[in-house]
Amino acid sequence: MGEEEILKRRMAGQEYAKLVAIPHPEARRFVAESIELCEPEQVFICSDTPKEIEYIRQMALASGEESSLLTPGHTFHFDGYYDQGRDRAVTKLLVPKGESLGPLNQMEREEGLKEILGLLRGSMAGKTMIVRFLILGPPNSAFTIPCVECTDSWYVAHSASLLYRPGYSTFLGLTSGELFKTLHSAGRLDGRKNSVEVEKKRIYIDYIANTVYSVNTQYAGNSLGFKKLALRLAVRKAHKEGWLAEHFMVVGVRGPGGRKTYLAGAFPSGCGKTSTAMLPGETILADDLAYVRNVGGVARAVNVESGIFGIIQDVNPEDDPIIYQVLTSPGEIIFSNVLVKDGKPYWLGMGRELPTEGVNFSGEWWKGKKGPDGEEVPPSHPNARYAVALDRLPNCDPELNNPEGVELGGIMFGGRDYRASVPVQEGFGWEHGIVTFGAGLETETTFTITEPPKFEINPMSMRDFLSITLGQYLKNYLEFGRRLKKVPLIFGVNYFLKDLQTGEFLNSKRDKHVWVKWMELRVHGEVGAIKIPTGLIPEYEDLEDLFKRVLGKEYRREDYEKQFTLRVRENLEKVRRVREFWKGIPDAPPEVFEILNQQERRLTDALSLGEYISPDKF
Ligand code: SPV
Ligand code: MN
Repeated sequence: MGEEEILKRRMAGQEYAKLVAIPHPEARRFVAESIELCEPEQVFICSDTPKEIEYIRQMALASGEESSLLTPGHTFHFDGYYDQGRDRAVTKLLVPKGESLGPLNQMEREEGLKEILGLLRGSMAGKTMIVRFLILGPPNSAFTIPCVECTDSWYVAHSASLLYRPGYSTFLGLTSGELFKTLHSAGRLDGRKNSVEVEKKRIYIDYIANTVYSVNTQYAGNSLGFKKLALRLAVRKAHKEGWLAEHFMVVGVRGPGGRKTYLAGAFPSGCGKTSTAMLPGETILADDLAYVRNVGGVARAVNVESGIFGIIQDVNPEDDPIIYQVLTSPGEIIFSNVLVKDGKPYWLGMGRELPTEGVNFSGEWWKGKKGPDGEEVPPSHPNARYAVALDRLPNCDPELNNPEGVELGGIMFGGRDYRASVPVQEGFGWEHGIVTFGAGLETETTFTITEPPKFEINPMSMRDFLSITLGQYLKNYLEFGRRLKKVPLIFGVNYFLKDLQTGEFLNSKRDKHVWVKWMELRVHGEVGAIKIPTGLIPEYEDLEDLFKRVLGKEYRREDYEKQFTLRVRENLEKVRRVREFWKGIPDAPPEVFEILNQQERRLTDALSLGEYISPDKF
């Protein structure tokens, strides 16, 4: 059957009119093919009018996928018990026969397509397919990527309203050009509106056709295609065109004389990225994803998204005052996988006592309840989240929609490293920083994925999101910096350093604000630094001053000593682990080994000063 016929037969007249107004043939074809495959009872085309946006919100409630909370605009949603995070095992790249992406999770394309299209066939029977046209990056810009999402979940469509920029009007002017497409079905649902066939959960990325398929899942990181799924598509595009698509937050940091300096940061999920982006008194441009391009020799960044899908655990008035305020004020927010009691949301670490019963991702919940896997169910899931539009934040950066993006003064990399790295240091240059802090990013994994925690190397915090080989990815990164006229400084941060004896964290959560202010001053060459074998570290007096000014806190020399003592043994072990990891990557660029070997040599030489060397020995 021809495309036009399918559309006419399956769609109400006004929906058909909205779709055929879009001149881009591939966009229409994708919708037609998705309809033919999934056989929805109805199709709803969202052309981004306020009425339609409100309709989606209402339908998320009417369908039972969301429910209202007492505070106006607040709703909550639960994902299934086994659907509480990104699922690495079933998320695969579809790779043409005979090709390989090294250790990335992949399968043969034809076979994968057959499987996932089979699972999607007829999956929307009796349901409505919602079609959203969106854009990634600001409109009318070199960064803009147009996207189409077809989903049978009103919750997913509603989340798109909060997290992405509307794109229907952009599409009206598009006749050709690259598109990203996602097709999602939650599949068969139970009485709680949760996907039932968890063993048939599949998330496949067909980069050959720029299409992402997702089925039998609802967790937004698996279902809302434009988060990490389309990131894989963007990584390939960026690699082809010589720019960067990254797991970055971007924060605007105020410096002396009212200036603002933008810093990007890559952290694995659950390692402090969002709270770095939201430091009080600074402005937030992006919390999770950024595209970075070379514009006239300068690295300029945009937020791919326009909202935050943030971890709610530990958001409390003291550590994250801004977002706490937003989360407790009227306005549109979707809470997911929190504890709900008497119309109010609760989460772990919110700074007050939680009820001992309520409703959560396991159903009716009471303290001590065991889940279907025999594990005790926490009141709220550690990966419980909130979705909110960025412009709801009082400190949303005014450049959010600047088509030129913002200039990056620096880029930081940080993971959950209990043992080795000092809290903040600067690389000796682009390549040293990218290799030792970025390519060598080591972390303990967190609750944001559906696996028990373990230590792993997570280059640039992109391990889960690559779609080209690691070697190609790193080579593109290194070359990007070499082509710049003005090169951002590269920093390594570690919010998780512990005292080796007591096992206690050596920093408080708010200390990161001082590190960020120090970086700002370094970008402008206004503070000195001490050279140690792993990088350039702050001088005590500068931190003492910053702790006082930024946090109103006294910073003792003994704290500085503990935090910035070089742990030679731990750093040697780290450098060797990182080298082993990259040795396993067949196309690793040779610079990686040169730089790591030099670092090892500097550390070995430093052993003459001892295994633990205080900063004033350098
Ligand atoms: C992350 O886990 O890194 C997130 C949430 O930002 S999501 O990727 O959407 O699962
Ligand atoms: Mn993320």
